[in-house]
Amino acid sequence: MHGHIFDAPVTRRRFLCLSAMSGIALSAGVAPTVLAKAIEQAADDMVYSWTACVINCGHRCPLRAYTKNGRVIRIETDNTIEDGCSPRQLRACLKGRSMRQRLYSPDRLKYPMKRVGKRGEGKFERITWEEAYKTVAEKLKHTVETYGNEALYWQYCSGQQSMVNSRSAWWRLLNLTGGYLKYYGSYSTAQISAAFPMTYGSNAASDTSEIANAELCVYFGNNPSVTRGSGSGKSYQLTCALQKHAPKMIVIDPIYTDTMAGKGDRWIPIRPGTDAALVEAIAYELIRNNWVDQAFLDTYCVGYDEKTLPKSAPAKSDYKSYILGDADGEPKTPERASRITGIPVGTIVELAREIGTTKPVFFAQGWGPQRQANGEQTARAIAMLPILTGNVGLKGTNTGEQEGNTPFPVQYLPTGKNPVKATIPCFLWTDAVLRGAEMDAIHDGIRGVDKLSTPIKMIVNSGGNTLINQHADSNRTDEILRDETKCEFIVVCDNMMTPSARYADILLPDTLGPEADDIASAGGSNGDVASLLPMKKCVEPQWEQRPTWEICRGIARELGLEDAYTEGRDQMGWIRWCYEETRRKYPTLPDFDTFWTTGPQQVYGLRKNMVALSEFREDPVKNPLKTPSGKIEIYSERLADIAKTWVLPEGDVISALPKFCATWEMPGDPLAAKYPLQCYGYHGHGRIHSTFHNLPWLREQFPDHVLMNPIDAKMRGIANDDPVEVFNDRGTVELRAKVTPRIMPGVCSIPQGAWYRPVEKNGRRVDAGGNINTLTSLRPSPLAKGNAQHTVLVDVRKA
Ligand SMILES: Nc1nc2c(c(=O)[nH]1)N[C@H]1C(S)=C(S)[C@@H](COP(=O)(O)OP(=O)(O)OC[C@H]3O[C@@H](n4cnc5c(=O)[nH]c(N)nc54)[C@H](O)[C@@H]3O)O[C@H]1N2
Ligand SMILES: Nc1nc2c(c(=O)[nH]1)N[C@H]1C(S)=C(S)[C@@H](COP(=O)(O)OP(=O)(O)OC[C@H]3O[C@@H](n4cnc5c(=O)[nH]c(N)nc54)[C@H](O)[C@@H]3O)O[C@H]1N2
Ligand SMILES: [Mo]
Repeated sequence: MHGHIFDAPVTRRRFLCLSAMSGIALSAGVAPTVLAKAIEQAADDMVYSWTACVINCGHRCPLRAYTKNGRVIRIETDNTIEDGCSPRQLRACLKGRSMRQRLYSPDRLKYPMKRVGKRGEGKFERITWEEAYKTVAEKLKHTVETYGNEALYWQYCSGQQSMVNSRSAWWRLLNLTGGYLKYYGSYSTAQISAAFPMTYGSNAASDTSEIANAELCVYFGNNPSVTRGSGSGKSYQLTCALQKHAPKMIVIDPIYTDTMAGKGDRWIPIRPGTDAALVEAIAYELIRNNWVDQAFLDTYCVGYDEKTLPKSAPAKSDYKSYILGDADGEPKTPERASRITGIPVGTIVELAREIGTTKPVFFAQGWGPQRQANGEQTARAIAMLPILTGNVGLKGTNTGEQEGNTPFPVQYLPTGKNPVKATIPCFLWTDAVLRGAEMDAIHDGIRGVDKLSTPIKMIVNSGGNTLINQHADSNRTDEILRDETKCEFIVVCDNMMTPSARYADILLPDTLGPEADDIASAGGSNGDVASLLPMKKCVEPQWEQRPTWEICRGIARELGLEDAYTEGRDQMGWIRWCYEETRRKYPTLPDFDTFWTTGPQQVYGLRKNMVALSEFREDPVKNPLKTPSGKIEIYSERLADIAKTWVLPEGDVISALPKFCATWEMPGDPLAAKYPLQCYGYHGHGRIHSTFHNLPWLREQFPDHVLMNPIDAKMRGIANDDPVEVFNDRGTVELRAKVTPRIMPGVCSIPQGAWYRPVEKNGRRVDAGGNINTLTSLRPSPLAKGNAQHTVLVDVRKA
């Protein structure tokens, strides 16, 4: 796989002499304004150092930290090349550029601390690092000796994405103690990661640049202008693609998003969780009008009609029979879909005509549609559109996944081997705290073992806020975590006093960005460019913060494992080692010392084939998919088997064909009589999840609010900017209403990530922090057992 990337060109860049800043002007040819000149002059006596923003939006962006008298006084970003579409500067967004405010935030954790009040109360006392190391080491030993390594859980944490000072250091340490309970899946893509491989054998997707080769682009709940918003990311790549050739762009989303506003031609608002019903009606129209690509379906697919059904499948269990209603007596008409989705019949028919009569069509979905109780079904259903129309494996097409990534398998700090076999779905950790020893494969999706041997007794959480803020049902999770007889010990390592940090028994203060040496890489979400970013320490930690790698070394020492942990290298030694190992795979990278002084390295050309599944399209026999049949499985025997063997709660559906399934907490659920509004937490500009929430610059620019349609607001006597309560049986959130036609009636939405802050108000518990997860449910999705955090019913009232 890697052989073809050796010739990847590394963009040449100018060497910036850091001590002689006065010689450096803005890019040649740009006439500096008076202001810019003044800023440049002010920079004369300053030095800067390269560091990076490594929070998980998917990108990692280079930052230049200017220092004076031992403090960071200004942050800028990539300026090393002339900007263009390719190559392009790796420019940080406004969040990355707020690093200085983050660095000097009053919320910084300053010293190691131990809990003194009740768990969750937030009362701590300063201790020494020696005491912190000793306590964590003792608890690790105690947990492993008393309950076994399966009782030790590494919490999902996405916040620290560098290569040495990160979860790799923690995994390395925990593996040396005999391993820990692992998770699979993520809060990001649990459902689509489980679903797409059933259809396609993978989550393959075409590069954004292919949109320039399409005549129509259909986005389902995909908002790259916000979720891929850095200057080098897919959003900018999309802008570049559209400059070449702009296909008609249709955006199907309950919200008129910034992607729609800036790039779309047509917005089709849809009720959350109902995309599969829309797809079925489009399929109905495609079949009725002979717009399906029958030859493609016959050659490349299993189960479109009876002639390609596998032998094990019952009669009439093919997709065509399902859509036409031959199987269940219910044709999947536009009228039916209109009732479910809220989209007018005429719009559905028109959309089907456009999809059926245009080629090529580029279909993509974001991950909002799959973060729902029927998310696996939705993900596979959306894939049916490229499949039915033969828009797979050809120029200008995509599989229906989010736009694809560039593979860049760089060398992270080696983590060693984890001997623990048991693996849980990442969303089910609260269940594993409560009833671990009862959890098994067919009820809970446990992998690696038939049954867990123990509940979780100790949690290590570093660089994450899913202990409370980002997990579901915060009020219930709070209750679970407060019970010290269940999970007996919690370690939190972070930069900030976050809501999750309040539940720590031991709190470990980490360094941040410019305070430590490290290295970061970006492949994934930047689209066609990968990069390696130096992170050079340029200021001392202000208090007693230490880098993660160092913290884990201290704990290893207490356990008598220091030599095994360090293997004779210090932190800088490991940074150098990771870089050189990476360079062995990509020899066009410069040597380490050059990298360390010149700054970010961009690598283009790693992805040779921009079109997903093109080899399969060219020769399906020679290049089969990784499905059991080697073909696209519209009917999945694997899913049919799982449906037969797994035990599901009432109402959950797993089926061989992708089908629309009405679920709990959507229209049709009796609960809708009490809570008539669908609500979910979109990923907004103002934060990455909970990170950056505590920065005044960003809160001023992106205040928290609940988006409401004027119709819903008027019915409740709510005006724009009124304080309101959003509530259901799980909790109440207090924030302001933003009354706007940019969200469809019947739906409201809160930007996810605000910090959970429960307060007592007139004898009631109210989340004054405005966190959507006060309202979300712990009930998982059927197949992935993933977070259905976008499936929520609420009502809103004036506060
Ligand atoms: N600025 C910013 N960028 C981020 C992040 C962030 O927090 N802030 N988080 C990063 C991370 S880790 C991830 S995983 C990604 C998340 O990326 P996504 O999961 O794609 O983001 P969401 O905002 O949840 O959903 C995308 C869109 O889907 C819509 N949507 C929700 N439900 C449905 C539905 O049922 N049907 C349809 N058709 N549309 C629906 C939403 O209105 C939204 O516009 O973003 C990454 N980028
Ligand atoms: N309702 C709802 N809930 C959601 C989502 C949703 O759409 N709706 N989205 C989900 C998704 S897609 C995701 S990925 C998760 C994300 O959930 P998390 O992975 O918890 O991400 P963050 O909330 O950004 O928390 C990252 C933490 O890392 C810390 N951190 C940053 N830098 C460092 C460092 O250098 N060292 C250390 N030790 N810590 C550091 C930050 O201060 C922050 O507390 O949330 C999920 N939760
Ligand atoms: Mo995510």
